[in-house]
Amino acid sequence: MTYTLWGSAHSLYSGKARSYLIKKGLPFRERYPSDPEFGSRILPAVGHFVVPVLETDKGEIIQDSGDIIDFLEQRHAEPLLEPQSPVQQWVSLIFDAFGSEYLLPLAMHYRWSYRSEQETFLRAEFGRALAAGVDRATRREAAAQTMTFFAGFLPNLGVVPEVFAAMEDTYLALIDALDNHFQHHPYLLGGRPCRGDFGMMAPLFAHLGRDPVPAMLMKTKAPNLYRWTERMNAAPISDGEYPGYGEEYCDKDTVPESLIAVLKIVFADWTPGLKADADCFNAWAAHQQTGDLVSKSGQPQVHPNVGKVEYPWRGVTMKRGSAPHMLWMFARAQDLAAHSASEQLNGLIEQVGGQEAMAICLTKRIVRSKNMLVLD
Ligand SMILES: N[C@@H](CCC(=O)N[C@@H](CS)C(=O)NCC(=O)O)C(=O)O
Repeated sequence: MTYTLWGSAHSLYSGKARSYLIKKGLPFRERYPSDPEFGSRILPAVGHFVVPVLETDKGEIIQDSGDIIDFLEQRHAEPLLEPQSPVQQWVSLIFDAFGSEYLLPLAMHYRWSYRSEQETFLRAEFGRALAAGVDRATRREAAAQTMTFFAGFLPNLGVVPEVFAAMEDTYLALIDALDNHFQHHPYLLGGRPCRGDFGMMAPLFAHLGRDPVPAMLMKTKAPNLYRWTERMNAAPISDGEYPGYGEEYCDKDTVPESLIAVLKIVFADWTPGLKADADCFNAWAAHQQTGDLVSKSGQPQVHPNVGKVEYPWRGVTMKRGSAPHMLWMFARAQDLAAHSASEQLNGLIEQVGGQEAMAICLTKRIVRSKNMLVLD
């Protein structure tokens, strides 16, 4: 059986799904949206333009990088890519949500705020995803319109010049802590990747680890993190850099000390925005019914929005569109913590400053149906 991953090299969420497929050892081919069959078969099945999409050889079609991982995990137990104990499962879900959602504005910032320094690269990348079989000048031209569409996402993501310095400072602190971690450990939780590693690959590969400006930054400031992005796209689980490390998650449901330092940064940076998102969602949901689409406009959106949020953050005021998809992912870690009676997990949440975020309460549950978020 060979899977098809509809995606592209420069796409954030394709990087998450691709790395998972590689580490799972599943045979797959990758096809681009420039392929005419994407428009004729995949687009109508999903309902709107979005990648990544997984297609099975029986014609099943799955969208959302997280749903792709869930679907494949149910079908293929080996190799194990999900830790089996509560602390590590929680850490894995936290990094999945943090990487896939919280770091999106940073990834987009380094791609689009530095556009002029990397224009030719981006034109080639967007061009190869959009226009097959044309000459170079035509392809570069075809890329420009779509690039302007994506660059236009910045204000809604809160990325405006007044917050650039605060965003970049926090990013440098985060990648420094990750660099120290990967000096000692091949993956977040030890000798084997977990869902959290794949979530972190979303922003840290295609944008932050591959676009010329942020890749230079990562290579020069956090080379061990850069090396992890390479490791995550290589089939073997173990890496000769860590002789004798083995291919297991850390012992006794523990978390490496160096990752605790990263988790403290995660919660310090993330909590104010999560709370603002939850307040915005609860205010919107108060007037909605079961089955309603999670979207203020009532229209399907790849990144749904239920209003604007504004909150103080790192000495600036952050203003952006709300991110209910982030709340939906975060709720998975909350559910796990709520159902686990692990004192070790409670201790870790306290140690990393996670209590405030974990106490966030949504008045209505969000579920996913037909490639969209809806109210339960
Ligand atoms: N939650 C989705 C997000 C997918 C997504 O944002 N894909 C981008 C490319 S990396 C896209 O196709 N965006 C189209 C759009 O936003 O209109 C996932 O995890 O797959």
